[in-house]
Amino acid sequence: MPMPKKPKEKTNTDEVTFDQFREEIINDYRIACESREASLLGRKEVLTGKAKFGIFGDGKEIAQIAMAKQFRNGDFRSGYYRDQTFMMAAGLLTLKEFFAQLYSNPDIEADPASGGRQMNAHVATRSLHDDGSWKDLTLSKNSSADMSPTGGQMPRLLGLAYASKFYRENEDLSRHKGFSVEGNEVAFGTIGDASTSEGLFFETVNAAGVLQVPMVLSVWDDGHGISVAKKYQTTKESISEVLKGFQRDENGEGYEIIRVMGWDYAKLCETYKNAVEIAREQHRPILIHVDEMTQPQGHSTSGSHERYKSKDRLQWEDDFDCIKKMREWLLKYAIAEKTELEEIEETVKKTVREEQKEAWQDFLNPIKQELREVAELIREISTKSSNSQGIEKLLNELESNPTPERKDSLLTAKKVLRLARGEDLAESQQLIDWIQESKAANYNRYNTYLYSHSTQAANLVKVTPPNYVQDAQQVDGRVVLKDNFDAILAKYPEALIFGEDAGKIGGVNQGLEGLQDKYGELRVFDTGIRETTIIGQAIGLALRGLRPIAEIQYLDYLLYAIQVLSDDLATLQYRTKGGQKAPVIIRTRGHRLEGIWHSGSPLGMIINSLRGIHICVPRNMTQAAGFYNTLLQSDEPGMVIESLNGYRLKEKQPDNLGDFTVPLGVPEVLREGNDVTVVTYGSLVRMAIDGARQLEEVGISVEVIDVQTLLPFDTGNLIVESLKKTNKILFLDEDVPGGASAFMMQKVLEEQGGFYHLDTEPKTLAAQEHRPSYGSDEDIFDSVYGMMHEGDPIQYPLMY
Ligand SMILES: Cc1ncc(C[n+]2csc(CCOP(=O)(O)OP(=O)(O)O)c2C)c(N)n1
Repeated sequence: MPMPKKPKEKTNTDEVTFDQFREEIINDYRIACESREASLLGRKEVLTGKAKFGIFGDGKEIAQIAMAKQFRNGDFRSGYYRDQTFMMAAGLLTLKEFFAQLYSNPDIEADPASGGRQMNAHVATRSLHDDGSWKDLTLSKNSSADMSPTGGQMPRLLGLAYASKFYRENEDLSRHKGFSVEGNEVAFGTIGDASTSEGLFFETVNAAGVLQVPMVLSVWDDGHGISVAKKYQTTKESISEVLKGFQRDENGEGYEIIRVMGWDYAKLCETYKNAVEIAREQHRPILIHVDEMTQPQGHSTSGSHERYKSKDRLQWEDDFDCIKKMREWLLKYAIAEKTELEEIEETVKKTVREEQKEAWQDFLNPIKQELREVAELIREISTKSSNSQGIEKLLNELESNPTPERKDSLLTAKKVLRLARGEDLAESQQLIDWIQESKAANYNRYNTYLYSHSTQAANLVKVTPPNYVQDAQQVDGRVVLKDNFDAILAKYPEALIFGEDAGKIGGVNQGLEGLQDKYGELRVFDTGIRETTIIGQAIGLALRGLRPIAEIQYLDYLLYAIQVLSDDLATLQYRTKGGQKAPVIIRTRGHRLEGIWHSGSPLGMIINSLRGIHICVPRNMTQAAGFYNTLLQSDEPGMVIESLNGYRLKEKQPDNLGDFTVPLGVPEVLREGNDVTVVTYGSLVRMAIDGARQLEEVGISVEVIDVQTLLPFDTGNLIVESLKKTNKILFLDEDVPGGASAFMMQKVLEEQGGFYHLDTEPKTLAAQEHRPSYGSDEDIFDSVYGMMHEGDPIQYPLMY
């Protein structure tokens, strides 16, 4: 490991002196020691039962410090659970916050990353003010929120980097302040060596190479993925070796790929400096393979690494521990004296211990305070109750617990009320009130922010109906959409639309025809066939203030992106407790075409995996356009599933394109009736209306309701009102049996209390278990008729 170059003679006032240079290095050493000490102590805290699980960044400290030196305001990180040292070195994580998250402190002041909602070491910065509005992200160093699925951080990294390109090259955005300074921001990615086996890694690496974005991706290579060695993970056991074909050539396209050792402080500092400079200035992707890293305490608190590492490997890890190596280097080049380093090491131990203790007290004190309150109430009940012995016993157990949890107080309170049941004690009411208050407080602590709390929440968007001039033209549905997208692109310079075939030909159904010519390749563009990173790209862009509309060509291929949608996008606001948002709009199309893969309607899968994203299922293109307009006015993610067979059907052209909105969670009664309520959505709305017409011919009056959005679902309980009138209900869709139709049924019968208004068994009519539905309006006729027969077999006899 070479000596760092000593700065030349001072030539101007900006240049650092050797003393300052030395001070910086010593400070780096101190940060490394602090982080290591936090890892060691963190593990102990888990093993002694104060925290449930721990995963730490020991063995990765030095490279992360080198990386942090190049991390500037406006930059973004997308990484994983090993990056505590980077965060500490970048000034984004204090020791106290580190421990607060380990203990799951629900207070965002204590754990700003997640308010105790994430496992430890899942870091994030807060991009939003308390009211949900954006902060100026150019004034801070930023980290997108980690998550646990390995490699899951990769797709969004692409978008974080692509945003810089968009901002640099798009002059129309000069008014859109607070996110970028001429696209000078770099997106820093980190991933473990074993996680590079994931498809998400390769898809992202390829896409970033195609797009030439300012991304510096570091692979932390410690030779293992938990217990599985590199030879089972990576061809040639080296990610930099296998990716050589991506290396930049004389045309300048491709990647800069660099391999450097995780224990070589000086080389790491130099590598990151050069790499980040290239990325920032030239907008090139860089891959830094940081090899020969270690994991002194093994993967996590779940087990010990002696089970799978050989003696030789363990010895090597000891010898090549990066902090030990840095220490040797400091002494070898006389940058520091041994005593000075010993003093730092001693002080660090004390500092970390003190911060840990404070974090523990901060976590425990409110819990103890609640415990004291409830104990007081219980004592009063005990004095009056005939069961005071049992109550005293519970109280003693509660008060003698040295590490009480919130649920202990709550459970004890409930058990006490059980013991005092039947006794008419005024004191019991106080305890009941306490339980209710505690539940409400816990809801705020643990359950909020699945959806936006801001003034831009989708449910607050003003309803503006479509406006039609007299003799409004009848046009193909796709024309309504296209003209609405045109209006959107004109209205929102920060909006962009992309996907497979979305650019040059304007989409497989021409919903974007001519828009690339009009708005340019930056705003409307083609992507590779890469659904996962199309969504990831959108998430990264949205995290940086842009308004991406990301196309998944057919609903059936959403499966490729469901992981990133479910794990990353849907959980984002919740897992940061309102600290970040990514208002991505997903545009896709499905239902009822032909074949196994173009007739899909897997809405049960979608709504069950994507709580946190609004799911709009419009019956026609005007409704679809209205949903896009609504979502653009809101700050929440949403998906619009257009009906594949609706593009060529005629619709009236509204004249307030880009402005009219369709409210979310508000069903529409499309046909009034008195006998049976049919609840459906999407393409089946037309079929339900056809079925209703045929039923009218045999004297059955059907009310057809289009739910319009599945998430949120009928927030005003409108459907139960219809049921009160008809007392019979059929839920109709093209998902598998027990899918979204069962969801709708549960909502109406259980949540809306529809059960009490039934006079006939409620029914669902869905597709077959295989994918294409093959259903028709006859099925609807038969189902509804069958329900009427059940109620009155004489008037409605069976016909076949
Ligand atoms: C998709 C997924 N599969 C499996 C896991 C369980 N898991 C957690 S960490 C890990 C190993 C990751 O190894 P590596 O990428 O080398 O990172 P390291 O932990 O060594 O830093 C595994 C298999 C997971 N979190 N996500």
